[in-house]
Amino acid sequence: MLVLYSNPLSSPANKIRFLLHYLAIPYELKIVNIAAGEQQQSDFLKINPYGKIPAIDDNGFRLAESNAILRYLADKHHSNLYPKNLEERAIVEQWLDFAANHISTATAKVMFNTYFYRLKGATKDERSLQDGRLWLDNYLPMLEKQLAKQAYIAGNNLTIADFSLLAALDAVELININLTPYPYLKAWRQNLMAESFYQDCHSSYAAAFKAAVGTMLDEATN
Ligand SMILES: N[C@@H](CCC(=O)N[C@@H](CS)C(=O)NCC(=O)O)C(=O)O
Repeated sequence: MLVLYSNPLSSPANKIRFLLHYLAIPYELKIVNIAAGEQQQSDFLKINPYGKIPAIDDNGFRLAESNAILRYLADKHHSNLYPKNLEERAIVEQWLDFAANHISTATAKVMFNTYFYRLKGATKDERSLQDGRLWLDNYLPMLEKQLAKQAYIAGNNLTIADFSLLAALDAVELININLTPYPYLKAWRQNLMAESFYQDCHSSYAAAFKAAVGTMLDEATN
């Protein structure tokens, strides 16, 4: 059976869970305790030598990088979430890259410098925090423009780019990003979050985050 190495607080890992549930692919979930450094232990480094989750072991075939895993699983299961047509597929690639390079990177900068730096005993980087917020101010309007003219980010059909973007935006409540100025983006997100593939993973990222690290953050702050 497919094994997914994951953690409830990892958005790149959660996007794989969204896809697995959407496609009803059976899998075994192995939680990697990042706070305890399990991703750097020899057992996990055999799965992903550079020590990051998500990673999969599909009956001996091992793969890391969340977008590569999305493509592999969608293709393997002959899903139209990853179109075969060259141009349609290229548009999906475009929005996968956009979500990774402009949205996920930005939310990660803000999340790290709002919460995770305290848990890691690191120093808050104000410049990185402001960069992350500025990127979101710049790039969320582009998502809004797309979703004002079509139902999904890469066209009128759901694709793996939507799963990637949904995960990239999962922490918006925690970092106080107000989506009210982006009504189409907000509605797209709310609709997908109401679907069972999402609810199977968590009711919301904010709830999962608070359940997992709420008290640790209080302790780190005091
Ligand atoms: N580009 C990678 C990012 C993976 C990543 O940064 N994973 C984080 C968790 S969200 C991780 O494993 N961090 C552990 C560490 O850096 O030690 C992907 O999309 O899969």
